[in-house]
Amino acid sequence: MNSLKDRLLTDNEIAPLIISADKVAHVQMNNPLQHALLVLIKSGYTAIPVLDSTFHLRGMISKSLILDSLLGEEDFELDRLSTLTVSDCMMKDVPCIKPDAPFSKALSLSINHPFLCVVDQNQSFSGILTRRSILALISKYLHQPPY
Ligand code: 2BA
Repeated sequence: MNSLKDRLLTDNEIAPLIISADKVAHVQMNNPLQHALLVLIKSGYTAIPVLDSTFHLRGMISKSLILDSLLGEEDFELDRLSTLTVSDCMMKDVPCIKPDAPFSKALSLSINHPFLCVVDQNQSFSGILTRRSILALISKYLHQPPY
């Protein structure tokens, strides 16, 4: 009987689990914060990738980063929604993974990150890998009869 570990390691690439770029909500660096907040609220996601005009990954923006950047000395300064852009408050250091990375690497990274950005060798954005898809694969193997 193969162990869960053996079966996960046989499934050695993450490619089939990737949500492709065209299905990922994202914003661009020069978008006003107002636009980014609207995309986050409408999509329902907490955080989404930031791309540049050539579809290269540049960072990540979240509702909490936007709220932080609106906070003035004593109050929220809502005019910043139109004066600041995504590049003013995005997080630049985002967890990334290559499309041919082994599943074990994705599993380790997803302990601390709800999603990983998938980028190719030219840093072009291919999509994301979510914690949900990683857990779903583990669950599938756990509940399948052994072969
Ligand atoms: P969160 O937005 O914090 O979402 C946490 C979990 O809540 C998601 O886990 C998913 O199970 C559920 N969820 C939230 N919003 C949803 C929605 N609009 N439709 C369906 N389910 C929703 P994961 O699926 O593992 O996603 C992890 C993180 O990946 C999300 O964290 C979000 O930051 C990002 N993400 C997932 N799908 C995305 C997409 N299509 N575009 C942009 N970002 C996405």
